[in-house]
Amino acid sequence: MPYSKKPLTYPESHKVEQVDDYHGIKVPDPYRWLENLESEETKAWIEAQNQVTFSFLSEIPAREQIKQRLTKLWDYEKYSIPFKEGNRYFYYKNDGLQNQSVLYTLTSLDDEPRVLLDPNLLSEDGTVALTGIAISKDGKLLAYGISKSGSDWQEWKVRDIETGEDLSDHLQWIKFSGASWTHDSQGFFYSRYDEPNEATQFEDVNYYQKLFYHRLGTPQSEDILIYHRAEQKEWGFSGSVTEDGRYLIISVWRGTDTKNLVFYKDLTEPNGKVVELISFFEAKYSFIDNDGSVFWFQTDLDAPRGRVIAIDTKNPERERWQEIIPQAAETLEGVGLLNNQFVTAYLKDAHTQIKIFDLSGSFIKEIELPGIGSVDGFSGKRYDTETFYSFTSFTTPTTIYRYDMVTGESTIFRQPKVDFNPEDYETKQIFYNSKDGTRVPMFITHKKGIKLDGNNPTYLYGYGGFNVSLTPSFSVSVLVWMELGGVYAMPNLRGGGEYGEEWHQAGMKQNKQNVFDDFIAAAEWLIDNKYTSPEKLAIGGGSNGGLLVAACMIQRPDLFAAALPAVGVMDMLRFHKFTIGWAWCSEYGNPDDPEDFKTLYAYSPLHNLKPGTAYPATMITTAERDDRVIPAHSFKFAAALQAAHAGDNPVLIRIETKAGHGAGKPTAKIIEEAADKWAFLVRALDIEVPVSNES
Ligand code: X99
Repeated sequence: MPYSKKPLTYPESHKVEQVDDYHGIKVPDPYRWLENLESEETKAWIEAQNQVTFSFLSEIPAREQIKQRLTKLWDYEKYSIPFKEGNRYFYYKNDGLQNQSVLYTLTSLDDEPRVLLDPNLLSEDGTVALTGIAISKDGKLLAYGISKSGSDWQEWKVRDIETGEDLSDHLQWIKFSGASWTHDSQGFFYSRYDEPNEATQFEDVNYYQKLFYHRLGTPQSEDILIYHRAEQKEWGFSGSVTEDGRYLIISVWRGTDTKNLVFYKDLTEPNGKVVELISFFEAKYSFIDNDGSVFWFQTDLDAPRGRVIAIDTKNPERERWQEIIPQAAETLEGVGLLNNQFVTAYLKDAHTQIKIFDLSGSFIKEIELPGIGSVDGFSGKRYDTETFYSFTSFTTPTTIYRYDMVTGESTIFRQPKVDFNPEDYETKQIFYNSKDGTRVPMFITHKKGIKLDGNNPTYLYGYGGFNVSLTPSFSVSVLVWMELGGVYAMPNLRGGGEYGEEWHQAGMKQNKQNVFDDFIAAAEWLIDNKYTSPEKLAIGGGSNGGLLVAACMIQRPDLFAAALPAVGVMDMLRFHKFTIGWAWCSEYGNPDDPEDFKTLYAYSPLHNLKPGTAYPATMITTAERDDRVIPAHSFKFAAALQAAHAGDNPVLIRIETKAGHGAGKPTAKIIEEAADKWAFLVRALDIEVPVSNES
C-alpha cells in the first residue's frame, strides 16, 4: 500500500507569552495553558487532536484486521500465581477478554473455585480496577483497594470472604499504599494523604504521606495515626506486619530514590515506640523476615548487586551486622523464606535464576527453569513447603507452576493455550557496544527465517531508568507484530536494574545521556547487522521510556521512521510540580538546582525541538486521567512538535479517555490502543499486510 503523503492539518495550538527565568536563563513556555486540564480551551484542543488522530487511523485498512487478530489471540485463560492465607488459596483469573481479572478463592486445589470479587461488576465499561488486596490472618476478611479510570488514587473496602458481602468500612485518599492486617484480624495499617482539592486532585503535588491503623467497623476519621513527619514532606511510609505478628516494619521512602530507612514498632507493647533501626538514607534495605529479634534484609549496602544481611535488633550496632548471602556476579532481585530456607531470584544478563540457600547462607541448589525467561513468585510463609511460580518468555505465555520445596519437583498448575506455534519464532540475546564502549545486552525476537536484508520492520522498545529491569515476557501485542513480519528488539539500557545499582546510576542525573546513547547504539547495531534500516525502524516506550523515545527522535531524527512515545515525561523543567513528579528528582535531578538544570535543559524533549526539522512519523499517546505523568507533558510536546516539524510525516497525539498511566486499563482499551499503534506503524513503515480471511 503506498504511503499517503496527504499533508495533515493540525488543530490550532495558540501561544502565550509565558517566559520563566531559570538561574538566569529565560525559557519560554508558550503552551503553558495546556497544563490546565479542566479549561474549556484544553478540552476543545483534546477533542480536536483526537479527531485528527482517529480519522487518520480509521483510514488505514489493516487496522481492523490487526484488531481482530489481537482480539482472537488475546482470548485465552490467564491465571495469576496462587497464594495462601488462613487455609485458603486465592488467585486471579481472566477468561480471556474480560476487562478486569476476577479474584477467586478455594479451600483445596481440587475444589471448584468461587468468585470472591469480580471488578467487572464495579463499572459498566471496566474502568474500575482492583489495585490491591490484603487477606486477614484468619482467612475471613479481604481488604481491597479499587481505582477509577486508571488513577493512582485508591479507595479501600472490606469484604467478608464467607458471605461475599462488603462491610461498612470505607477508606479514601490512599495512594502508593497496600494494607497489612494485625494478626488479631481486627484492622490493618495503610498510608494516605490529606484530602486533596476536588478540582485539582489529579495534578496537585503529593507530599506528607501518613501511616494509619484502621480498626474494623469504625469510620476513617477515627483511624489511629501511627507515624508521620511534619518536617519531612517527602517521606512516605509503608507499614507491614511481620509473619510472626509481632512487629510493624515501617519502610520510609523518599520518592523513587532506591535508598530507604527502616523503623519498627513492637506490636506486643501497648504503647510501643517507633524505633529507628536504619536512620540514614545510604542504601536500600528490603525486609525479608525475622526470627524473633533477628531481622533479615536484602540490601545493596557495599554491594551494588545485592546481598542478604542479618541485624539483631537487640544489638543493632553496625559492627554486629552479619552477612548471610554475599554479593554474587548476578544481580539479586528478591528473597523469600520458605521451608526455612532462603529462595532467591537473581538476574543474569536480564533473565532469572532461582537459587536456594540455608539460613546460614550456604548454597543448597539452583532450581531448574523451563528456559531462558522471567520468573515471578515463590511467595509463602517461613515453614511452607508448597509454593507457586510463573515462567514467561517472548514465546512462552505465562505458565504457573506448583513447586514442592521438599522434593524439588515443579509441576504445571495452569498452562495457557494460545493460538500460535512457538516453534515458528526465535529469540536471541546479543551484546553491542554503546557510544562510550559500554557493553549492552539486547533481546531480539522474530519469525524464523527472516532475511537479514535491512528491510525488516523493526520495533525497538526501551525504558532505561529507575532501576527497572526489562526481562523477557510473552505479549500478544508483540506476537501480532511478529506475525506482521516485524522484528522486536529490547535492549537493557543503563539506568535499569539489570546489573545492579551501578548500572542504574550510570543512567541517572548527569549520566542520563548514556541511556539515550545506548538506545541510539541499539538502533545502529540493528541497521549495521542488516535487520533493518532507518526507513523501517520504529521506536517505542512508555513513561520514563516515553522520555527516552522523545529525546532520541529529537537527537537523531534521521535514524528512525516512526516514534511512539507513550505517557512520557516531556517537560524536564516542570515535572516536579505535579502529583508525584518531585519523587523523580533523585533520578533526573532537580530543575531548581543550577547544575541539574543544565543537564535537564540539554535533553528535555519540550525544549530541544528544532524548527524546520523533518521528524519521524510520531504518535504520542497519553490518557486524560494519568495522574502519574500528567498528560500536559504530552499535550505541550505534541503542540511544540507539530509547530516545529517540517515534512510529510504525520505527528499525532492519541488521548485516551477514562484511563490513566496504564495500571488497571481494561482489556478493551488495551486492544484498541495496540491495534492503533501497529496500524500507525503499518502506515509509517509501509508494511505490506496480506489480507487474511481469518476473523
Ligand atoms: C513512581 O513514580 C512510583 C511512585 N510510587 C512511589 C509508588 O514513589 O507507586 C511509591 C512508594 C511506595 C509505594 C508505592 C510507590 N515510579 C515507579 C516511577 C518509575 C518507578 C514512575 O512512575 F520508579 F518505577 N515514573 C513515571 C518515573 C518517571 C515517569
